[in-house]
Amino acid sequence: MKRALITGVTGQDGSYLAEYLVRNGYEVWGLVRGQSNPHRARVQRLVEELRFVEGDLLDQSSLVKAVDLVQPDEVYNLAAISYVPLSWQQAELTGEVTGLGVLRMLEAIRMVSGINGSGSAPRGQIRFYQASSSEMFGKVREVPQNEFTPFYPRSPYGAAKAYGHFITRNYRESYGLFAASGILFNHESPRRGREFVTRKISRAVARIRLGMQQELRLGNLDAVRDWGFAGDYVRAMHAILAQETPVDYVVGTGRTHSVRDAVRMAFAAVDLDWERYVVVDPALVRPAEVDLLCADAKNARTRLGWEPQVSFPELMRMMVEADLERTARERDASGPLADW
Ligand code: NAP
Ligand code: G4F
Repeated sequence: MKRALITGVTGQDGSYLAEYLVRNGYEVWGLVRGQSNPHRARVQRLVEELRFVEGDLLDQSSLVKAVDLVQPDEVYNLAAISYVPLSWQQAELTGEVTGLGVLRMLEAIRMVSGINGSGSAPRGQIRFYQASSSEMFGKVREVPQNEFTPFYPRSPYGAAKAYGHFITRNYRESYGLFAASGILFNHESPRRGREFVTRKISRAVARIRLGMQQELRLGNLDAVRDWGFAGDYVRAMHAILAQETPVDYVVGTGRTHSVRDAVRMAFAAVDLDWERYVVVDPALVRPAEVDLLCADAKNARTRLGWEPQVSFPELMRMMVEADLERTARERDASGPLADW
């Protein structure tokens, strides 16, 4: 039985990845912060199968202890400050967690694996996946973006992810670690945090439909993203670590939609005219925007055999339906349910 350690297991992707690995016969450990992390709702359904170990990407020794205790075959580093606007508010912390946190995980693996020298060191047994991001492409240099497209990050988050990406490559080349990154484009689900635009939209649409909210305030409606379903993307993470050699992959659908398209689809799903409810709020426009992201995921398709299964219109409908159901339950219970 293979053993996996997932950092960020309480997040959107961590919960889907944990389910996927459990279904595939893995023993799965999740790294959690704090004595009683309040965010375990997403992995509640796995509580029997999952094991938890405490640790924090800010605390090197906690990561060494966690890797030493779990002795994993595979480490998936999904933990990060992942909300782009927060990265301007807490730029230094974002650098520490999203950037240097990757170095700390790699160091933990190097130390526990007993790899000390450089260059000629023996190949490490622990395989490491880094959650790189299409935000690194930022002000894009070409369309669509592939594994060789230069980075031009537009936020402290994007800059921190670029550091994480390069330090992962550096540990692969310096120490022979099996360390690889997935450069994943935006992926969403009913478990997406409420602050991200698709979930903000689906939740607002449900609340407006049920008479619990009057308007939806948004920033830039013209931004274009390559959005997919998170459940599809965790399959790619696993496939990246299942290859014979560690290689970085771009993962995305190759199809694009604007925020305006997302709004239109979500309101149409409940037969409402979006223009009556959406208010553009300049305060929500970012200091520097990423205008357009579109993946060229040819390598993922041909070498990993990865294909997305859920289209963006299906995804928006899935999210609106989930929020309708959840919001109705909240209304009937006269209070919020444990959410994310
Ligand atoms: P998410 O829902 O925001 O989850 C982030 C996770 O990081 C949470 O489990 C959080 O734990 C954990 N975390 C934050 N700070 C930590 C720290 N100091 N030490 C340990 N854990 C910490 O993110 P996601 O959408 O699942 O994304 C997963 C990863 O993929 C992230 O690295 C993200 O940047 C990257 N990514 C995401 C997308 C996307 O579209 N979703 C695209 C490309 C890349 P708590 O519960 O303790 O807060
Ligand atoms: O949903 P978002 O906040 O996602 P963003 O910034 O693209 O980042 C997500 O995807 C990255 C991969 O490319 C991940 F690495 C990252 O961790 C995260 O998961 O915003 C999407 C777009 C932006 O252009 C934003 O300006 O939607 C636009 N937008 C317009 N109004 C809004 C809003 N975004 C948010 N969150 N809230 C708004 O009211």
